[in-house]
Amino acid sequence: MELKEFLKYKNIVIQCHDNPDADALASGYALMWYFAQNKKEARFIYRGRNEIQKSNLKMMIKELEVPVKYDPFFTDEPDLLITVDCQYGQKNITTTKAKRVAIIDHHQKVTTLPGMARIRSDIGSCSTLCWDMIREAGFNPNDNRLLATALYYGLYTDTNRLSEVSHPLDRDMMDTLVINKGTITEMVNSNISLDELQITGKAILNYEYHASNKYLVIEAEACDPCILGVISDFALETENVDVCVAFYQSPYEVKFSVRSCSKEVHADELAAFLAEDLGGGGGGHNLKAGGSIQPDYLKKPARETIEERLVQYYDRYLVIYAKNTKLNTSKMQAYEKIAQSLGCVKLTDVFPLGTPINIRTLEGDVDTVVDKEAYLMIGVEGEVYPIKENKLLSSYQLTNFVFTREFEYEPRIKNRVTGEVKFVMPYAKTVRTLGTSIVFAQPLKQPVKLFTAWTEDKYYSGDVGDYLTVRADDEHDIYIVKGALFNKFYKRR
Ligand SMILES: [Mn+2]
Repeated sequence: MELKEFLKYKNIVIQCHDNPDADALASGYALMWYFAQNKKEARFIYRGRNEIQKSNLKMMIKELEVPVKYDPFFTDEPDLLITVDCQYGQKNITTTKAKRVAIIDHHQKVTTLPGMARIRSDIGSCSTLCWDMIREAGFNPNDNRLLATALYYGLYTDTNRLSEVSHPLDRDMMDTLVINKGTITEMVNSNISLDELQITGKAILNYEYHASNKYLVIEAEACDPCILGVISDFALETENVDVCVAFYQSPYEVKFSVRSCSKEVHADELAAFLAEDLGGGGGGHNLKAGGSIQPDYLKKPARETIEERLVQYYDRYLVIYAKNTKLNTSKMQAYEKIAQSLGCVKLTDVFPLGTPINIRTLEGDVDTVVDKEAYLMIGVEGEVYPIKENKLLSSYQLTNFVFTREFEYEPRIKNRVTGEVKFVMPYAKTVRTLGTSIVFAQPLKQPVKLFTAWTEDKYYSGDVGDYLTVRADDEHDIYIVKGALFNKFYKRR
């Protein structure tokens, strides 16, 4: 679904969820601006029992000129109703009758959707999604600085002051928007009401500490989700606390924030585990993450579910440090690697020697400097990672054939001096695996966290059915191959 499909409708209403937050307001604002650029009239409303009270949101509406109207008794039946930052028919948005419905959202898809929809639940804010759709339609949100500032603030508040951002599209928007910094600072500094300050204090008094695995669970009253970030950031500074989960339960959702300073616990992985099969989701990175759960999916209070899942989480993994582990290969099956074609990019083909660059992929950002030996590999799964020439030539043969592949987010490189961005794929050539290497492997019977010999502060997770694999010629070169891919890469000897 694209924005231009909306232009054929006459009477258009945009509605965000009841009790709007900054992301909902910015998203509706973005669509209003898009329609104005196309000389179309539209209305932007929110409904529900409460008119906006929070001072940062009032400030946002006034200073950034958000054209939103509180319209609790709306009775018109528009030709097109677009719901933003929520899904039509859900509990958190008062139902408005309409001839046609469209949904733009970044939450987990909860129902069979009525009509058109664009839902990207991997993205940090609905503002990012609207920003992307507007650019796709050929407009530049930076043409309106107030809108750009609103979009930035939408992402900022939905990702706990940007700390839980993980998707490259969110980063692209952060880097690109030209904003009024002063307005952001003002809004950030009137974010919490005195009542919420009290909620923060009360929540911290009621912590639950688990000494065996050094984690804290803190329940707060329903509040602005940013409070959860404040609580968990603060609580993690406590000695002997390695992981903290702060949450609240409201009738509409359970929200939680996860913080970890333990290298054995990636916050985003734990967040995803807490929300698994509970109608929500999690996002973030190793140190900070957040997520939500749909209360309808819970069979008991959120507190019990979260406590139980934490126990399960700590019980489920076997941790392997490849550097000082020798696997018993006599019990493992020997396999031979099947020849593969992969992609590679010589960085000096993209930017001149010595250029400081930022490489952005779905897996994250890497900052480096272009040197003579630097290449990028593009793996079978589309994963992109830097590799040095000698390592590349020891396992692969270079060819002059172009390499093509489709990506959810196409990897790109930014020149950190000039800001120029280039896509990687036009420079990609095919490489082929050289010779055969022998490995030993066995399917995992228990989930594993593996610290490879090269990654000491980051682990790879393997699930039941994935293969624990070790090279025959290097007993510490242990890695995990996804179960579904193993037979593509290896054959029995
Ligand atoms: Mn949102």
